[in-house]
Amino acid sequence: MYSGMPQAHGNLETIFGEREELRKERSVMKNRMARREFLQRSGIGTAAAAFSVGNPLRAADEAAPGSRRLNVVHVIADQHQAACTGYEGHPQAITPNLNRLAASGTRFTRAYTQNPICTPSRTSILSGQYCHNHGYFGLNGPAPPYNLPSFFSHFRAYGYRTAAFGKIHTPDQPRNWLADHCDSLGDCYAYQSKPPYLSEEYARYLAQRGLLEKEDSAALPEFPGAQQHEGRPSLLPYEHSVEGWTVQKAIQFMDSSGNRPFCVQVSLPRPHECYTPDQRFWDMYPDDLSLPATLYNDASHRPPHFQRMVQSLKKMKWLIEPKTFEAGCRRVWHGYLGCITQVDYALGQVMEYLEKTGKADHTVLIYGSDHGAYEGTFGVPEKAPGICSEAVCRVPSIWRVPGITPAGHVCHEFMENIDIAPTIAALCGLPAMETTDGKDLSDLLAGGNQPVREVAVTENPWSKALRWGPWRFVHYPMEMFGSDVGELYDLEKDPLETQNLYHDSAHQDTVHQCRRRLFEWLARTTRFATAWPPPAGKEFSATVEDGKETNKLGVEERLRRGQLNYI
Ligand SMILES: [Ca+2]
Repeated sequence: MYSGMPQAHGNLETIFGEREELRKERSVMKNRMARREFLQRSGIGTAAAAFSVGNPLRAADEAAPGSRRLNVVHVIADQHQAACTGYEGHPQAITPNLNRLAASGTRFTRAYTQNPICTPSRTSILSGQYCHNHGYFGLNGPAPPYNLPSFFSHFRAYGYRTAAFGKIHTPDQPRNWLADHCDSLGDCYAYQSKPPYLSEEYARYLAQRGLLEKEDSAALPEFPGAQQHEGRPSLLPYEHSVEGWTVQKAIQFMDSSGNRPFCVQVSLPRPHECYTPDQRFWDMYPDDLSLPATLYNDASHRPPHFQRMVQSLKKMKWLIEPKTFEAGCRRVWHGYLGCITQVDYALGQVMEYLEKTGKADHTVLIYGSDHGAYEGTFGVPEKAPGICSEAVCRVPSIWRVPGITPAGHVCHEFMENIDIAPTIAALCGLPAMETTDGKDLSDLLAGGNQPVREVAVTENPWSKALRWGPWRFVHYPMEMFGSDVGELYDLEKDPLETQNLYHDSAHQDTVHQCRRRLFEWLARTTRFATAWPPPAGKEFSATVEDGKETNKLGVEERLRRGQLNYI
């Protein structure tokens, strides 16, 4: 399929192709070790046990001879609908590297984001906290008023080099929340409502190459001031696109780390609009490609704001000829799929780097997204209206952990994006992050089948979406629409969410049970910021050395046992 592609900007065949060593690798991965056995044999567990609260860098310097600390590479896309992947059987999406990563590790079929937009979702991923705890529900905003830890600050405290590149989009006023958490922070965007959209660093990179006027990942330069919801091939080659630049920066950082372990986030800005992939990725899809099968689905059972968005897409003023509804939707869908393949290619570059340098055998590699998207699915644009559907709330989540993940394992248990932070800490043998609400997924990654959570929740300030068993339930306060509006879908019987059962008389007990679970979840998981940070000089209350059992329990457990005096 890729044999005719030009080579000017990278060896696409190598990255997209099957190779003998990878097949061997999959075979080796099947003979996985149990997690604890692996940690013992690698020396990682021993190194973690030696960590000192007073001297957090000691662990990195004193790791047992011959031991190798695991690196972490978190590749995150923006707005990648989980169903738009080859490994889930999507009939159109071309994702050979995602397929290869899934075939070599564990993937989750029920992974959920905490929020349907960038900043709150990313703050949840990095802090491991629910939105109702860290408090962010909108874009950008002031940095946390107290020292909210991120997995970067946690890893850095234990001797890791830490970095994030690409679309950062965390709270950044007056300076980025992560500024002191990372050894390197390379943002491609400036997050402004009008130009310049690009960071000074990336704009300078393009200007030095005479490409600044061609950048079209945030706005189409030929339509200044217009809305950006359009699809066409990019004017930029992949090599200098936001994704190409991000991967370059990440590889430079990993290369410069020497023998020190690193934790790096490779944050790829697409398939978020603009839907402008490199011409070669655009050309992988036919111009007459099929539209999303649900574009014309009946939305009359949906809540009022969903129906408004259906009308909004129908009234969209398209910029490019032909300006008809179907032609515009087809360009968006074409560009969206092309951008997914571009993101897949960027992932392939990271995978190839890790494999060629030998780092793959001691690096945790994760692929995910900050949330999903509609892009014409169910007849609505982009990611609005947020949490109404699996299309936005469910996200891809693939993990390759050397010695832990069985090749091609598929986990059907719930996970949430906040689980990433505590899980990578556990996998790397670091003490737990007391400030996360997430769960350690290590046993699920290794093939275990014990659920870590009963429900998964995606939050907006007013509305909240619950997944429980086969049910998708969305709660809206009465004040929101002036009437009792809600959503209930049986995703096992109705995966395309065609029948809202919220007012169905036969399902009122289910509605009641879902609502009770949602509010019990909210009450149970609400964290108070005054529990963190602890008093000065006691940065970590859980120590291995002090021998006081109760101090090992962590804030949550001590709270549950009534050992904290502020409840
Ligand atoms: Ca986003």
